[in-house]
Amino acid sequence: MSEKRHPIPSHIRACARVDARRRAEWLDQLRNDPDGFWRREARRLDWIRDFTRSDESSFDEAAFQIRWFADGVLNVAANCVDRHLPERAERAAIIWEGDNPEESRVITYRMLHEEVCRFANVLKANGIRKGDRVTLYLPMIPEAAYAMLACARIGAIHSVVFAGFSADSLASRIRDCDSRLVVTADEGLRGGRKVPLKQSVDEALPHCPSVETVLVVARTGNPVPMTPGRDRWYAAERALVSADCPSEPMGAEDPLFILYTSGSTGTPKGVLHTTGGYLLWAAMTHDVVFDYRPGEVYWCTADIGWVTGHSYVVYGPLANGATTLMFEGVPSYPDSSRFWQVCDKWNVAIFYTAPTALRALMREGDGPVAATSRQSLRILGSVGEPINPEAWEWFHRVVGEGRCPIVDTWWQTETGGIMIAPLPGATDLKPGSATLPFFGVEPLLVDGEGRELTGATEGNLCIARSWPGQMRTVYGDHERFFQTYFSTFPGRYFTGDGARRDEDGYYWITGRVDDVINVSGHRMGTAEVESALVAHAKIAEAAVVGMPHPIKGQGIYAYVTLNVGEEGSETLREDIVRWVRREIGPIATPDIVQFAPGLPKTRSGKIMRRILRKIAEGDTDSLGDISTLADPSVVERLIADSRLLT
Ligand code: 6R9
Repeated sequence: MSEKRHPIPSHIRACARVDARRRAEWLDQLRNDPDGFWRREARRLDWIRDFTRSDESSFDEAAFQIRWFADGVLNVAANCVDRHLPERAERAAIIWEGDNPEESRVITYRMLHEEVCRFANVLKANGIRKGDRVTLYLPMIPEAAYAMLACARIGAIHSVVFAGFSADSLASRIRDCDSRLVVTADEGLRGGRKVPLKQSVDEALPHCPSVETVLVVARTGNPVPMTPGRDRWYAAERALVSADCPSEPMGAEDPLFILYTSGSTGTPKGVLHTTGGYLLWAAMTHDVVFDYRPGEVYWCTADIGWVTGHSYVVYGPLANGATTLMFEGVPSYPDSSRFWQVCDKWNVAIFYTAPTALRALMREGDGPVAATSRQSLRILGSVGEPINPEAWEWFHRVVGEGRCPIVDTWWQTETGGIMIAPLPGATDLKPGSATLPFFGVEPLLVDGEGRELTGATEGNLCIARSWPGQMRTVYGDHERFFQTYFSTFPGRYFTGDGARRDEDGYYWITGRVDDVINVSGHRMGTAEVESALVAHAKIAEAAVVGMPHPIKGQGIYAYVTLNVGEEGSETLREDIVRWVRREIGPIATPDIVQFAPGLPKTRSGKIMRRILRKIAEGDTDSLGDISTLADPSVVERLIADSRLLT
C-alpha cells in the first residue's frame, strides 16, 4: 500500500472551518466536557423543546440502550426546509440534473417548502399518520426528496427501497415493516433506458396485504395500469391539497426512517434511525468533513436508495441550507465525460462519489476529464468501499488537478453518517486511508478473542462508545440488533470490517471480515444470494463468496450443485444468472457460476468458505489445512474446474 503523504494545501488550510487548532480544541472539550460539546453542537439544529440530557447510551448487556437528547423535541423537515426560509428562500435547495442532459430543474427552498407541504398533505389525505410506515420505490427525481421530507414532516417513517431491487426484494421489505402506502413512479430513466417501477410494484403487492394505497409519480408519462381503489396519480392528488402543512413535533428518539441493509446472515435488516441524533450527525459531518461554505453547490452521486443518499443527498446538506445536486443518470451516459460536464454546468464545488465509478471512468483514459474545466471543484470525496491508491491518485491528479483534498469517508448504514475521514483543513492525506476518527468516534481494534490491540496493528474494527448518528434498533427485532452488533465483542459495537492502524494512528479499512461482499460499494449478503440460488428448480445447494473485481471491487462467485440428474450447461448458467437478477435485482448478478459436483464440507456438514474464497481468488497455493474435510478430493476438482472459468 502506498504511504505517500499529501499535506494540506495552503489555500484550503487558510480558510477551513476546522483547522488543526480548532480540531485540537474540540477534541479537548470532548475529553473534558462531552456534554458541553454535544450541547453546543446540537445548536446546529432548531429544537422545539430543548433536551436536558445528551448521551444516555450503554453498550453493556445489562444496561443496553442507545439514547441521545431523548427529551428534546424537533422536526426534521422544519430543520431541513422551514428554518431556511427567512434568509434563503430564493436559494437553490435542490438542483436536479436529469438523465437526459437537456433536462434539469432548480428547486429553491421556497419551492421545496411548498412541495414538501403538499406531499405531506397528500399522505395525510390518504390516511397516513404519525408512526405509519411508507415505502418509497422511486428513481432519482425531486419527488423522492419531497416524499422523504413529507414523511418526516408528519412523523411517518419512510423506508426507501432502491429502485434497482426486484419486485420480490421490494415485497419482502414492504412486508417486514407493514407499510400502508407505497410511493413509486410510472417508470425510471437511467442511461437512456426505462426502468418499469410501477410494474414491479404491481408484481410485489399481491404479497403485501398491509398496503392500501399506491401513489404514482408520472416520470416518463408512458401508460401504466392503475388498480382502481388502490392506485392514485400523485399529480392529481397534489392539486387537491393545500400548500401549507404544520410540522409534527417529534421526540428526538422518535423513528425517522428504516433502511434495509444486508448482513452476514438471514434476510436484510431494517436499520432504524431516529430524529435528533441522526439529523445532528448528518448535518455536522456534512458541514465539517466537506468544509461546506454557504452558496456552494455540493454533489453527492449516491442514489437515495442507499444510506449515502439519505444522509448526504438529502438530510445533511438540506439541514445545513446547502444546495444539493441530485443526478438521475449514470456516469457513462451520454458519454463518460458526463460527471465532469455536470460539474461545469452547475459549478460544483464539492463532489462526492464511489471508487467503483472512478475505476470505471479511469478505464476510459484522461481525455473525457480533460475535455472539461472543473475549475469550480474544491473538495473531492469517496465512499462505499476501500479506494485503491491508483484510483485515489487519479481522482486527485486528473479530476482535481492536484488542488482538491480527497476526503475518503468510512461509515455504514448503521452509523448514520461519516465515522472515519480526514478534515480538509486539518488532516494530511494518505491515499487509501480514511485517516482519523470524526469527533466523538472512538475506534478500537481487537483480535479474534476480543482483546484490544494497541499501537500500529491490524484487527477487527469496533467502536467503543455511542455517537449520536448510531442506529437504534433493527426494526421489529431488538434482540437481533443486540446479537448482530454487540455480542461478538461484548461491550463494543462491531462493524464487521477489518482495519489496520499505522504509526500515525491512521486507519486503513481492509474490507469485511464477515460473509458480506461489497459489490460496487453495495452490500450483498452471501446468504441472500445463496437463498435465491437454491430457490431455482435445478439447484440443490449453493455457496457464494466474493472475488476480486477490477471495477466493482468485489464480484460474486457462486458455486452451485445441481439436483441429481441435472447437467450443467452454458444455457443453464445463463438461466441461473437471469434468475438471481429477477429474484434480487441486477446488483446481485453473479459474475461467475461454477457447477460444483460437491462443496467442501467439514465432517459436521459446514461449508468451508475459506477454501471457496481462496479458489475464487485464484490463490490455491495456500489453502491451509484441508484435512478436516469430509471429502478432501472435492477441492482438487473445484480448483481444476475454476481454472476453466476465470
Ligand atoms: C456508507 C456505506 C458499509 C460498508 C462498510 C465498509 C464499506 C464504506 C468505506 C468502506 C473502506 C471506505 N465502506 N465506506 N470501506 N473505505 N471509505 O457505504 O454504507 O452500504 O452500509 O456499507 O462499506 O465495508 O462496512 P453501507
